[in-house]
Amino acid sequence: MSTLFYKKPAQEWNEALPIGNGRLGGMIFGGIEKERIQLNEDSVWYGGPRDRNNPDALKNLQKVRQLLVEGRLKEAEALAELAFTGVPGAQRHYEPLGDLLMTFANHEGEVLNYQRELNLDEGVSRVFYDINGVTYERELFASFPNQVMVMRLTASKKNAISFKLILDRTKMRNYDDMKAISSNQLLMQGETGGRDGITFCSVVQAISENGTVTTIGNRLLVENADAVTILLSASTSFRYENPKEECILKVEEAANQSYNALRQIHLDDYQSLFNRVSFKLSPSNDKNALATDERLELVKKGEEDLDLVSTYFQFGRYLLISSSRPGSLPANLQGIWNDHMLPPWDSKYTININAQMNYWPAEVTNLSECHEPLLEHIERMVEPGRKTAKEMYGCRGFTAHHNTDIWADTAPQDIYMPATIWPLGAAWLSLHLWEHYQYTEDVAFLERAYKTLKEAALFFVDFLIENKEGLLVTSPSVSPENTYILPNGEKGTLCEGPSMDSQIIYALFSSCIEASDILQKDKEFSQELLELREKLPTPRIGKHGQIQEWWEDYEEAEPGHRHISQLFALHPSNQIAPKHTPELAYAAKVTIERRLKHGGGHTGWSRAWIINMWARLSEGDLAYENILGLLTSSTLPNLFDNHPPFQIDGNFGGTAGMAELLLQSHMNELHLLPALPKAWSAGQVKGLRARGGFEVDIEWEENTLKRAKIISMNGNQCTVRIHDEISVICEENPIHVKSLGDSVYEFETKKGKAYEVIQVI
Ligand code: FUC
Repeated sequence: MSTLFYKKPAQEWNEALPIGNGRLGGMIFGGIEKERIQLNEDSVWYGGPRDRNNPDALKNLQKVRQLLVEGRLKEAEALAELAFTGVPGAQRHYEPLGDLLMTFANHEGEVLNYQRELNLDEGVSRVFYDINGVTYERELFASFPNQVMVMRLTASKKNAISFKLILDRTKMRNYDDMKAISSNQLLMQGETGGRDGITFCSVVQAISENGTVTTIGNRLLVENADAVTILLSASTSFRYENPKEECILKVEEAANQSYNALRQIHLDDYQSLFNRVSFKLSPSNDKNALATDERLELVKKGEEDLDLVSTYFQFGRYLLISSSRPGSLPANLQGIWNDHMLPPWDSKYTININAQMNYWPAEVTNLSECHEPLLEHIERMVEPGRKTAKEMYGCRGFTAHHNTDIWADTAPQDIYMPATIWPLGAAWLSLHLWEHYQYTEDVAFLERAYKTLKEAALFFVDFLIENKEGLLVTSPSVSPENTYILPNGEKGTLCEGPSMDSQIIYALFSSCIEASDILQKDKEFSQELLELREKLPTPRIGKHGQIQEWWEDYEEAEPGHRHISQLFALHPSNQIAPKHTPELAYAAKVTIERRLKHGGGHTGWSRAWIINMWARLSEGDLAYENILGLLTSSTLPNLFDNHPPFQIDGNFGGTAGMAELLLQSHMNELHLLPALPKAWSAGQVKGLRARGGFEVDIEWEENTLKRAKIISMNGNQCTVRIHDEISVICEENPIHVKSLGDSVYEFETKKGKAYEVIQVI
């Protein structure tokens, strides 16, 4: 099943179907007489850039640290709340662009054979139905090469298509112009508001085959057409000095091409990414006649639907291709799809888990280019982050807190003590630069990225302080976003050295050290990091047998908290791994069980993180239980993740988690089928990527590997972990395989060659 389909128009936004080209997004309702496409453009944000660094932070830093040392928690938090929150407290927020509304004529009569769908193989959505013997069809896609949204209307009878169309932002009242600018074009433009606010523009043009296109007032009228192509562009002052000019240019460029040409250009582009990976679980079922929402309901009732599971995986890839393309902003909390003027959590970038999770599937599911917007955004954060580091903490390097926005703002967000004062946001994000390098081994990229990695690390060279045991810790900070309870019953969030901080810094220093080695530069700095790394606290096991969340073995106020920050070391990092640190791996298992026992995993993204963690612990069945949990408790009818409300991280985390069950490469080896759930007894996946420059296809039956194909992108030695003994063939010749014991095998590879890995029975 590679098409999501529905038998009724969407009644509400969470039923509508998303299309996007990274920048321009549409939610298609598929109405019959009235169609609504809710529109987004990724840079329509309220307000301009600001300096929100708290001018009183630095002069109170010592005092807050000292209060924490003395255990005067309430005083420390009260002062920090004044001196370490942003001024003002909130960053900028994302806004919708508007709506494209259509009302069709001659639509009285019974509607038969209605269907709306989203074809993931093509990145094309369709709506079709019959009225009075005429079949009407709309086909829509958002083209990345042409930077326009395209809709094609056809009918089975000549001259059957008549409608009026308007661009709208009326509900929000926030626009200046909505008018016709030629006989077949409408324009809407306005300002988002706020100082130095962004100005936006959208232009729509209709081209008909036969019939007429005119405008009256600010409506576009199409009458008696055989077929119509509608082109929509949008842009803002974030990227263009003259958004209107740009919008007109884009629709006119597209208008010079036939619909079929536009469609083919879109297909070639979209499929060049999407088709890199296929995923099939067997046996497939007989549910193909059921609509996607009906199938989801059956899964909720306990029915197995492996096709829906593999569709969910591919839908995650579809969403990433549609919301994050070179030149776009990174996928925000809602990707690009949001219809609120003040969206949940501003529809921005929460960087204490959510934005990172959005990009977990990028490399492994072979969409490396889609990672770029995030990587560029991190680099944009360096400049503001330097200022934050210097002004708030008196440190070199750059830092960010638990959010960032379109302007790469790095000052603290909210006045919310469990989250706000956490200067680790840039450090965690910077690890994505390293991740991109590990998959691609692109040295030129690393050369560029190293500067950012280094500055992220440099901040901690200055920021870390010695705790009473002589270890280097962060202060003040929090363990996102949990609260601890002191033995006297007092509750707190602010602390010295929460476990996650040390783990992130360990990973950051390690990647810097390795990068400096690869690039053969900065030996002295690398040596300094090595020495500091020795003095970082390592994960500790607490009284419940769990990985401690804080340096002290405090009780958690919410043992079932959605954040599982103390397991950063297990996933996405590799500091805890069953083969290397079995005791810590066991404690990690206890930690997840404890979270789940107390109601954890209740948000989509939290459930998705748990899937990834179980995968790392080779607990395929437990991971699958949580995949089902994600589908049954946290998935909306259109397969969007439901935090609630809709938040896209669960989709991306879910896709990444499924990949993690099939292939892992975080321990310098390709682990094939590391955590295959029993329920996934047979299947095949093609085109996954592994660190070290490999592309991997895996086929399995009866829960065991049948064959794998490994393409060596860079000619590196290949180390494979697989339970059974293997033989390897390249171009029909057997390859010498060295067994290293403990199910690990090694063989040499040549760049560009494919290696068949077969299990020896
Ligand atoms: C963090 C999470 C919330 C939500 C928000 C966007 O604050 O704790 O669950 O995902 O980000």
